[in-house]
Amino acid sequence: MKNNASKLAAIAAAGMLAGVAQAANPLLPKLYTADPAALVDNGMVYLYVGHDSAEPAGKDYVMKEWRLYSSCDMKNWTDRGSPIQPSAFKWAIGKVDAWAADITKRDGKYYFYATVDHASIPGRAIGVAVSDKPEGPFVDARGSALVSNDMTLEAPIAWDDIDPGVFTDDNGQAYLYWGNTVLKYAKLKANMTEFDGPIVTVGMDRFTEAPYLHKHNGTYYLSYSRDFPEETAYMTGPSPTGPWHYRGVIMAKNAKVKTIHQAIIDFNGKSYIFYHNAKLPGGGEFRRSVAVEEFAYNADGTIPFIKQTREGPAANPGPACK
Ligand code: FUB
Repeated sequence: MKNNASKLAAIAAAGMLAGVAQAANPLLPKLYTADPAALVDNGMVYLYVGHDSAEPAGKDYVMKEWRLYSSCDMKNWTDRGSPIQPSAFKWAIGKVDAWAADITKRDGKYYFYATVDHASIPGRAIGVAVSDKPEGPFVDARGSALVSNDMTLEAPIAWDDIDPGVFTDDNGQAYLYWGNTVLKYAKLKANMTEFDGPIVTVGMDRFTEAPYLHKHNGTYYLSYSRDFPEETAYMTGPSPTGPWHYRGVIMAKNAKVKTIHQAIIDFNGKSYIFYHNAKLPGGGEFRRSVAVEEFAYNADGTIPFIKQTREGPAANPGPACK
């Protein structure tokens, strides 16, 4: 106990010297941030966010880059700069459209799936970038969109191909989930840059966006934003493709912003949900702030309703803090 306390004091002191944020919620007090994506790798948590940079009276998203933070204890977050900007995708418009992204690791490489605006096929699209390190830099892995608006015809809107949620199962098979209004998924080939089979539509009520697949104790959890303004809901299933059983709402709607966008991880024996609200001073619809809460699964594997807190999680120093 004493050892842990002195380790934490040392981490905090080192953090102050290195400009590390000692975070309560919102987690990243210097920037407006949104759409968290999280990766646990080699004892570290890597948190990728979109950088909201709209003016106070802005009427739309202005997102020029994704940014990366890392932590070995869920409390002290190191700013790792911007690992990728939309301009990495030459086929995209690439100016202010660093919308939601997600990341996975396969065979020693890191794959970053990101929503951008397509330059020649009207509408949002999903690209994939790759790096040898979680901190990037990431480069376009295909040179073209993995998903463009002309590939999916169920929703008559230009923004239905957004919010990639990538999941790699223990056997190495990866899946990409995405969508707005209509939830879609496809299997990924081992190269992670092409689909292995058709795009499948998952028929469900009140799906808005932000599908996120994770696995805990052998159960697959598909969480997502429901309704608009959004709340976070989830389903469980026996496989990455269902069949899905609706389980309920785990986080309530935000007060000052209609979106909420979650990511869920296990780290160092505990479970966490990242999300965004608009609680930084000056925050709002297009000036959001990422936050995180610790939670514990119920004995039957369900996720409890999780309240947003000001304090955030207690420090949980993992082996990489040593
Ligand atoms: O950040 C732009 C969009 O807002 C995301 O793609 C959605 O999930 C919502 O958070």
